[in-house]
Amino acid sequence: MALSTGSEIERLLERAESRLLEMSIDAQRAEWIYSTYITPDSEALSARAYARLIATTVDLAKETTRLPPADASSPDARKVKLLRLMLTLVAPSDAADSEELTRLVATMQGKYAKGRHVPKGATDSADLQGLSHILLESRDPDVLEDAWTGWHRVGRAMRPEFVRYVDLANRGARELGFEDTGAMWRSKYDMEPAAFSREVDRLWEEVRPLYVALHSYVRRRLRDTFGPDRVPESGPIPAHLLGNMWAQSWEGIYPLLAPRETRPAIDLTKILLERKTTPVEMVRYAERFFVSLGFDPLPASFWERSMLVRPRDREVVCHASAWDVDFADDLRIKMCIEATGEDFRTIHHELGHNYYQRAYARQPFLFRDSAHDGFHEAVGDTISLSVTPEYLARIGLVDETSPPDDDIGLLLHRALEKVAFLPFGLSVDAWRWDVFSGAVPPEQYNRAWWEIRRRYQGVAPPGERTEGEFDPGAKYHVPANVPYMRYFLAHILQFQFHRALAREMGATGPLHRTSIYGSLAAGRRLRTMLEMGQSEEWPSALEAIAGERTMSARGLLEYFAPLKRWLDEQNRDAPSGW
Ligand code: X8Z
Ligand code: ZN
Repeated sequence: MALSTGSEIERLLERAESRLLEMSIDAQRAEWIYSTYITPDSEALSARAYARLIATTVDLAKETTRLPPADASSPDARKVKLLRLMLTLVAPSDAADSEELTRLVATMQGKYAKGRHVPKGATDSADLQGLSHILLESRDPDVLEDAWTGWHRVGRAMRPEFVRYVDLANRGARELGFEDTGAMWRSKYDMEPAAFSREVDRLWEEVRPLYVALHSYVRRRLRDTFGPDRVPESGPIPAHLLGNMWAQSWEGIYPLLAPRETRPAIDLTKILLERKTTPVEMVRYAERFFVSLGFDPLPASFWERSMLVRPRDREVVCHASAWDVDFADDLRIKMCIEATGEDFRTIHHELGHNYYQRAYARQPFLFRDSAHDGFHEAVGDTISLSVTPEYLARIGLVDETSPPDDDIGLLLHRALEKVAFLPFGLSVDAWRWDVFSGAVPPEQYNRAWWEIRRRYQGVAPPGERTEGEFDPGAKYHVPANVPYMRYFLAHILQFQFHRALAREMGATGPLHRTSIYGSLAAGRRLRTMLEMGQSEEWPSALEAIAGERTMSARGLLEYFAPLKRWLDEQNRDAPSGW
């Protein structure tokens, strides 16, 4: 028999790509209906479509191992590798097991979406958005604690499902040759899983001093507001006082922290509310930004098919997401938009996904994804970094801009969004990797969660938490099986991208005052990277946009350098760390 069977692999890949395209479209359509109309029927149909897609992918991946390998440096060899890595959830080959697993994820997601709590002093129950408003606006620590605890109860009911899900998902990952699901997730970065963990540690070490400085400043200011009984002098910060359900970004409490002697950051929420900006108008702003970089406007179907507001009469998954349902141009977002600065940024984040999807749609199916998942999460955020005072003036949202001589307020606001996020971005999967590997058994899930949150973020829950609770379940990505390290990477990468694009357009001012709005040169550079999809290893994509092949926090550190100096000054006599 002839040895040269490269064409066998070629034929298999051709079959795989057309079959998987078709099945992925089916699965996405079913999931779209489920997430925008949660019923037992839509849950069953979506779980089944997804189970079928998983089974077919696994079969095809196994089939490739029975054929002689393609030339290691060829696109086909890369496709074979990606076929084995493309799923974030693998089920055991038994059909009943695989449908049970996808049902478990759909059920957990549904429980999360339906979470409600009657806040202290209220008569009606509130959903996550309502409870988040309380965390943002109330200054009464008891009311804050009640909203926090009330929402976290949502995790409790999904603990049994989660335990079973971990078991089934691990069995599936092992059938594909991975040690467990966490190891499978860590294998998606064109390097050994252990090397990837080291890479994450390296990046965290680069930014940790900045985080610790911010933490120490915020702790002291919160102590002034809530008193020494509520906020320790040198221990972890109570998580319910940081203005966000997961203490993942802290810009919500900016008004409590802003130094009086510096000029305050622009209050975008106030501007949007005053102007009665509608959700559609908010999305139009973000679309026009991409158009200014040379990208096409969104297709008409985007406006017809997207879900931009929470429907009144049915349960939906409100957590924002971006879709390309037919892997060509059926772009959509699903969001429950409110007129806030946070949602304004999230819309840019989601359109970043859509413009990436559209840019790589001409690649073969197996290359239609981002260079690595952190790239996907970084694109829209990169654009958001260009929402500067000058940009807001150019599009008419503010009347005039201030000179860049006193930007501590602006930088502090940004740091509360971006720097505060970094250790949270690490914590979620630091915990899940240990859960999947078995290092943390089910009877220690909650304790381990808070140990990790304390270690990286320096935050603590209000009051004692027991194993009767399941607090990780109160964060969307846990019940929904979405890997989270991508967001940590994206928070580093977006500054690396921003810095590179700023240079490409020849900007020389400080990074936090630089907007790439209207720059076709920056747009071209961005597009070159986007169009590559995952056809090449991610360092090549990074090189295309940033001219370097290593992820680096230099952009982030340069961006915040003036703030770091200011924080160090403020913290001179204050305790640091926890
Ligand atoms: O989940 C998201 C996006 C959708 S990919 C809205 N983000 C993370 C989160 O909300 O926890 C964006 C920032 C981090
Ligand atoms: Zn995203």
